[in-house]
Amino acid sequence: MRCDRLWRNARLATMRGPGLGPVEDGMLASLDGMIVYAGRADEAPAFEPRETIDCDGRWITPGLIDCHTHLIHGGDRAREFEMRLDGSTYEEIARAGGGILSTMRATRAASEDDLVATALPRLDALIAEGATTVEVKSGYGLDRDTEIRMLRAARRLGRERPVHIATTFLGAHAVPPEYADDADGYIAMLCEEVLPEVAALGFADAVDAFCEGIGFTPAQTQRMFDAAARHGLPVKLHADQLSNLHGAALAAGRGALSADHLEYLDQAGIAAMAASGTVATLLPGAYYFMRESRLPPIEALRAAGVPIALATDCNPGTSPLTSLLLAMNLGATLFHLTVAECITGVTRNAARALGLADRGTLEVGKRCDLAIWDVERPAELVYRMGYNPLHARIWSGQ
Ligand code: DI6
Ligand code: FE
Repeated sequence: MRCDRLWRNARLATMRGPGLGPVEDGMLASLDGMIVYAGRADEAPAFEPRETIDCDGRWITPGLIDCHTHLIHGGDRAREFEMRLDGSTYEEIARAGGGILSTMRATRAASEDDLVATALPRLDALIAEGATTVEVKSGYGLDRDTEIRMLRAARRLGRERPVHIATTFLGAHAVPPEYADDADGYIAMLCEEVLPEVAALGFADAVDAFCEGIGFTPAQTQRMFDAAARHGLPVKLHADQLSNLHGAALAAGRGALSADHLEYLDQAGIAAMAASGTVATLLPGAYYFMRESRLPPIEALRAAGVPIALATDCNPGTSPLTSLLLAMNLGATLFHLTVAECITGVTRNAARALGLADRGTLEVGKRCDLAIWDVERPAELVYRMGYNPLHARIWSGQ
């Protein structure tokens, strides 16, 4: 049988659930960037590869997927971090003109080239740990031009590096100063002026909003979702992070791909997510960095069979994290996720949170995006802190 590359003498974490779907004595073959075999070596057809790679018993997982990031932004908030260490709260800093609005100012001042140049090191950090698909949101421009510039820069990242970038329009991230007393007017402007242009340019794969006391109301979120539907775009939601506005239930009712954060998620929200198949994307980096104490309802999510994803939420204010390996460690340590749940969360379920059915597992017909690890057990990917055992990364068969 014809193939381009053959990885032999490998152990596979196929992620064809419920657990890791492990295969000892495994073999994997690719053709034209797709997997044409993933399974036991002794059951494989006879291949005639152009190249054979001996994995020396190393573990192969699907390439990692970061399904929630704000990778593109101007500046940083290290100064605000220092202020928090000196006793100021996130809310106080935000009221004094800091917070999301300070990043908005830095982002508005940045050119497209600046945005790409400052995002690339963060993207490279993710790639160095085996990430092959990364979601990137807008949401620090909060005006027409800058939101579009952020998304254009995000698309460019996918041409600068061998990685798939999934883009999300998050115009409804915060109310900009121009609309300080008119959040409804801002939402109307996003729905009537910005989103139609973003959609026409093909710059967004999904639409997100920040449904929160300090963000947007459920009614405003609904209007964003209505506009997304008019343009045929799937939705996701920053929901129930700091309070319970029943955002997850709202999102699930709209068939959202994912509801993210979820510290204040209640049983009705869980039931709605289970019914709609909406992924629960947990962001332990933000929980850790903000020293939150309210845990997302992991046990109830599990019991209801809601798929759980894990992501970095990489952003300058609440989660300056560029490591999916550390996100897994935090997910296990802080959220009590199992090793299999953590790895599923950054592969199969992360793909689902992005609506990407062609990746996230090692099986025939999926993209050949792989991470090959120098580990004896997959648990090592979750167990270590600040150590990167990546041996090789394959994107689209290369
Ligand atoms: N939730 C968060 O934690 C971040 N955005 C959001 O919707 C905060 C982003 C920031 O502080 O810059
Ligand atoms: Fe976020």
